[in-house]
Amino acid sequence: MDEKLLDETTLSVDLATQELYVKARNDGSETLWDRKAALKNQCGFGEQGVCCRICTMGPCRVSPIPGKGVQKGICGATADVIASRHYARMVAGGSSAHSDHGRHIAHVLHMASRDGDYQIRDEKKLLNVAARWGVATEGKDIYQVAHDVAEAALNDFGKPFGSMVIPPSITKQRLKVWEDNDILPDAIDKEVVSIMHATHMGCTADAESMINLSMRTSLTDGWGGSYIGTEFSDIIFGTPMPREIEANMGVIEKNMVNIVLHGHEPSLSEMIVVAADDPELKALARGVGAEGINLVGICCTGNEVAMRHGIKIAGNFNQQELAIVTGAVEAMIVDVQCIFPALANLAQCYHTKFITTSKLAKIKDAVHIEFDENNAYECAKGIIRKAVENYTNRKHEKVSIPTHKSTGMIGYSNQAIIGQLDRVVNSYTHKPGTFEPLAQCLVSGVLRGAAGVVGCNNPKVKGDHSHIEIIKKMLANDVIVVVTGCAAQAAAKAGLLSKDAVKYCGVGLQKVCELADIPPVLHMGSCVDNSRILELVGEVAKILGLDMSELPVVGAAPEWMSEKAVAIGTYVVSSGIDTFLGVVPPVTGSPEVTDILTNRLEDWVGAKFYFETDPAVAAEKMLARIEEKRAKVEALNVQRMNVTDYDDLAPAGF
Ligand code: XCC
Ligand code: SF4
Repeated sequence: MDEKLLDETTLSVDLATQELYVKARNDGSETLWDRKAALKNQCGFGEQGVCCRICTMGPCRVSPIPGKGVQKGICGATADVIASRHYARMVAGGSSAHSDHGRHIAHVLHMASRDGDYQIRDEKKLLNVAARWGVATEGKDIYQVAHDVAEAALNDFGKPFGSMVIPPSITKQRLKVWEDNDILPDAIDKEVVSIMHATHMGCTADAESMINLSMRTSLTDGWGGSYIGTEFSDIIFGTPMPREIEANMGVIEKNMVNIVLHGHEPSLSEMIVVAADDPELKALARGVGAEGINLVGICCTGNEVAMRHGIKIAGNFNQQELAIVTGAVEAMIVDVQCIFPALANLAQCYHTKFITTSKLAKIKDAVHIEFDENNAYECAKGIIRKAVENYTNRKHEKVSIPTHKSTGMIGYSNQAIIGQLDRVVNSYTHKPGTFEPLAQCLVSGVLRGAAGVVGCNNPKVKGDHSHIEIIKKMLANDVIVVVTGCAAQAAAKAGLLSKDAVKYCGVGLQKVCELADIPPVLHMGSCVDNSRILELVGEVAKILGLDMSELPVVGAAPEWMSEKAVAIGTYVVSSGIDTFLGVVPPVTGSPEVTDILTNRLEDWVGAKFYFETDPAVAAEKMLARIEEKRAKVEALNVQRMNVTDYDDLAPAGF
């Protein structure tokens, strides 16, 4: 480990994180911050996206500074070509992760049965989704419908002709923008494969074309794979509804068997939640001297089970190691994505069993128990049994659990949001069951706009700081906030998901929260659930007869780190929503790619990226952009007074 001590208060604003970082140091355990410090200077060429190793004539690193050093790779690729190809491959990596997750959930839907481990929990949603996929439902058993829908979706991943099935929440103006820009995607898998082809040595060597292909691919994620992931999960596991949760390390219990669920896909964690209630396992826990079994979540698997079952959130990305450092975790069970390989060795310093479960995410030195959906419940029980039996190995002298935890509300699916909005429907002019009240608040200016704050932690940024700064600034300016992923968990820990957070709000937002009985920051789920945000923005735009790019709506990923975030940012911008990145993507070595992303995209799709590492400045710019975009909705202010055609307001697919 590095000799120089890091000041824990600079690593994260989260007090539990600071406390456990110090414990890790005292225990002689290494964390992400220690490894970052040990790296010293990170590679400047990589940072700016100008190192190419796509073929073995290279690696070729070209100078980002015009007139200085080597300007071209051996094949002649310029910084613009190299950076744009790298960007495209990040989009492909991110899209493939989300879409493969969606495909997996579709397979689970395909195996659902009335007396099996996986059942249908939201029939209404299934029937709505069936209509979109052109699946006949009349006179059919609901499980037959489920299997047909799953098959239709699975076929969409690789269908040979035509474009992928686009959800009905998209505006027709947006579809036209996609057609005009030639970014309406073909099949989901095909686009990822095509972009890998286009970035191969000797193919696309034009930044504009490369970013265009990236947008096309990213749309297969947001409106395709992720959308399927969310909707099918809701069908199988239930559509989330508002409930209270607790968040931060204080949710780990001293006298219980603690099991941390980490990763992304809900198919295993859902079974773990059910199995943890099994009388046999509860008795086993008492038998080893524990008071019971305590499930807690990290990252997006944590979000999935929190949204649907109120499972407590132990923390976000930065805290995955720290959960183990408490010394009180019997097992950390992981599926896919965002899992540090470092956890395997760290777990060995404590008594924790680090259990990998996916063929796609085996980690050396972990205990691998492959999850078998065909035998899901028994498999989940077996994994929990391992955790319970491990309780007696706990080294009590190594246990120290921070007391920090906050409470908040979670579970805001679009159905849940409509449920809350129904409380404020003006029965003279609207019918219930629509987003109309929200649209009206935006038009009147009671809400100035909406911001989606999403994404990861990244040790380049003080943990959670940017998320919280930006969210608070939005609230103070009457901008309602929706959150997903690790940003949502940062908000939960900071108490921003609590209804008490109205104290941070301007009067307009305060009033809306009181009337609709919501917190000002709505937790909409995991990273694939950014599809819920697309759906929401699309539906509100449709009510107002505007395109999504004409709404006073912005997105931000203040602390992002993963390829998935690049895919998300790209599909959000392609969907017409400006996106503020708090970590600069590795493209700045290319003047052209930087110009396309932060400038020219606006001409193509009506939205663009902003790179801004200072959260205070980012928040100012977000607010300015919202005010700028208010022009269109304000022009509607008068027209909207006489709404009579209710049917036009009904959202699609609800
Ligand atoms: Fe968190 Fe989704 Fe980012 Fe991973 S990627 S760090 S938000 S867990 Ni989605
Ligand atoms: Fe170098 Fe071109 Fe090969 Fe990239 S593709 S490594 S720039 S020769």
